[in-house]
Amino acid sequence: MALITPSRRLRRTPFSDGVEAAGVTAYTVYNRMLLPTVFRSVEEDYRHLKEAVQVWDVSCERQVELRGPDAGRLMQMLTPRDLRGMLPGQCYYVPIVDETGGMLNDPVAVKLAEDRWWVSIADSDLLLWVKGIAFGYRLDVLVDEPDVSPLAVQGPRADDLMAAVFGDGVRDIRFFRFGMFDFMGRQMVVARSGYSKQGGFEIYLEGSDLGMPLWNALMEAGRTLDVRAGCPNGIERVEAGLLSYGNDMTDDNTPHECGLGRFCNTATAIGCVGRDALLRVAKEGPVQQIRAIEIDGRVPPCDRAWPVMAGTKRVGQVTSAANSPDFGCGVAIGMVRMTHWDDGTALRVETPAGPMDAVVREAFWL
Ligand code: THG
Repeated sequence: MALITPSRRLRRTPFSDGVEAAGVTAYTVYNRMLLPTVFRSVEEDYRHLKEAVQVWDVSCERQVELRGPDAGRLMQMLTPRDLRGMLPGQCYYVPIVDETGGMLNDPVAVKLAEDRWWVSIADSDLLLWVKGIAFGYRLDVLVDEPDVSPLAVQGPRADDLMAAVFGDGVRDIRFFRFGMFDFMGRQMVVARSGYSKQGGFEIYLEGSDLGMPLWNALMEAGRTLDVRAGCPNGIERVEAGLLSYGNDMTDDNTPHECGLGRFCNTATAIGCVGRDALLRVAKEGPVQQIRAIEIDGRVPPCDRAWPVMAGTKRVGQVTSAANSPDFGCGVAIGMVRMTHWDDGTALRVETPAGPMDAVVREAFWL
């Protein structure tokens, strides 16, 4: 593929200078911002992520901030996950749905205080939807995109690296919880979360000015840990079953089709704008659902949906695929019809490189 032309529309991040100095070789665009996708090679980056520790510029996971007396009410309008038991200091993975129950985004919600939330968004213009609801319902809440940029530290040595920069207190942060930690006199949200299954943290940098100082401090402190610049890895995240909004799901899909039913409590999520629609479809149950799919052979890059066939009948589509060194096969995420979604079902995937044998897997990650 050709290069991407830089411009003001395609936003740089507070860490872009560090990413470039570290030798980034490919980017994608996410929320109109640069997101690195490759440093050395996807395979080398994958191996290193699983064995050491990486610092990821995931600034493109922009925050939609809700601030004011109606912030909690607005947050519950956005999601079918029941937020009543959620406390400040917690993060929740939350499906966001429209009035038809269609997925608009799958962010991480960060509850800073009863009246202040960050919605750490996937790649869709959620800010516009949230502002529209706040205005339409005359809610007493401010909605905007603050200057907050997440930096992820991922990999088995993430605890040691983070402790070197923020102190041993970070070791006590539980999964999907956060604490406030000092860096150069500034308090920062540090959560145990991130878009990999290798373990790690996300630092929510508030204020771009400390971007490079934070990046450099992590790189310095991590010398003996073999720290490297990294990024969400296209192989590891498919192995882990981490979904990608816009790839694996769109507003045509319900959370249940996406396998996100475990993050929905539609009956008790009073106020969710998609509640009635979801209650209707939940009664029947989904007729297609996201599945892990094992592919026999080397898969090409997946830049469009690949038809999944049972004989001559189309029964689904593959939406993400990669070649897994550890599993020794192609790994994929796809949407498969109910009649063919059982573990072990043999199918064929029509890739641009020709048809390939495939098997439905309950999950790679179980
Ligand atoms: N971190 C933050 N913001 C984000 C992402 C992130 N915004 C964009 C994108 N990633 C949102 N999508 C996801 C998808 C999966 C997870 C987080 C965000 C995730 N899922 C775990 C799982 O499915 O196993 C855990 C979910 C849970 O148990 O609550 O972590 O990565 N800040």
